[in-house]
Amino acid sequence: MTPHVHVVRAPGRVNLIGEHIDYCGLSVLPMALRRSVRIQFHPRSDREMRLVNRDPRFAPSAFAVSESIPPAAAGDWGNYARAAAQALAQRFPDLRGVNALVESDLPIAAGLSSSSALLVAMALAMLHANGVSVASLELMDLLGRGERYVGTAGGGMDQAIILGARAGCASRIDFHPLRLTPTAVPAGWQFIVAWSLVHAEKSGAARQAYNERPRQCDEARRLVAARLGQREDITYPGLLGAASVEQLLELAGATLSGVLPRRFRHVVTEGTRVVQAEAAMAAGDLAAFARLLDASHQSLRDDYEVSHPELDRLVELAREAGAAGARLTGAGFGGSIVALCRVERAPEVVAALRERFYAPRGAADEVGRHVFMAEPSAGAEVMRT
Ligand code: NG1
Repeated sequence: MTPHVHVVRAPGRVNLIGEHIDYCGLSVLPMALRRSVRIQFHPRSDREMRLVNRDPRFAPSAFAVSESIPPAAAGDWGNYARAAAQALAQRFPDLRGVNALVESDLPIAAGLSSSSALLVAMALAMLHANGVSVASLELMDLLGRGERYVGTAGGGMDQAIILGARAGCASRIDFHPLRLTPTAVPAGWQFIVAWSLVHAEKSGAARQAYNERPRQCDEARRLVAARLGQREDITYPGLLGAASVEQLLELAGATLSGVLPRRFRHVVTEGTRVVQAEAAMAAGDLAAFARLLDASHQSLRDDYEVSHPELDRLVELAREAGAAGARLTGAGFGGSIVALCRVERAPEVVAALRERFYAPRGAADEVGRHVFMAEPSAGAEVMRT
């Protein structure tokens, strides 16, 4: 008898708003994409993991499942599988390995979470192959922490939305405790994702720049908390509950120095933009949502300094082409933008980006790969074929 082949699908995500604040414990508003990582897998009777990638850029990878798995070289794709396997092995001893064939139509290092999608897909394959089930929120949390194996100090947004997304919706993700609250994306709204042609390798060059941000936010938080007479371990949501944004910004201005006042301003203003954006989406107020996207981009560019000239140019061109609002999405330093317009406007926006951004950069013929319509999709699932 031929054994059933199982396939797991884990989508990428586009974060609509709430950038670089998940690791501050503040809510974010992403949605899952239709593009995904898919893994065909077979259980093994030993602890070996044998991974093959259909993309020839990624060499086969093999390792044994254990509670402490030595990493491959920095940047090696197999480290995301190691991260998943180690996180699961620490929670469930005696897990057996899988043979896995990986494929993906998600662009890599584009700010769309291809890495977390791979990690989540691998974890679901292993759990399924071992007949182990874990509550969804627990798994989100376990894998959110597990991805730090690769050396990035990320928050838990990506693993949560990849596992918990609902089709047709964006989800507000709250942390501590983790919770997802879906809001339907209004009919007639079109989110467009466009890649800047600049790779943002968070496992490579962008890692240090990324990891510096959570450290700066933490230092700013502690100094403002002390000035406010609050406990040193108060969280950002705690600070926002204890004082108004205006008061916090005034205190920060009087207390912090160097880049910290700007980092702090991004975090607290972005936190409030998420709340307003969720309300605008629920009310179908596209203009209000779009203004928040623009404000988020400015804040990420000027205060948080995670943009890139090519991202700024794409945002500018998308706005000139008729998008109501646009901003960089994901960690930045390259990667993609997300733009919002009415559905009927989308072809004009894409045509203008082709002519004014991609053609001058010799990439007009690949616009179909670099620009796509983001359709709010369901979270990861295991299917039997
Ligand atoms: P991407 O865009 O996948 O590099 C990273 C973090 C998120 C979040 C965003 C910025 C990981 C796995 N992901 O996402 O948690 O902090 O940056 O909002 O570290």
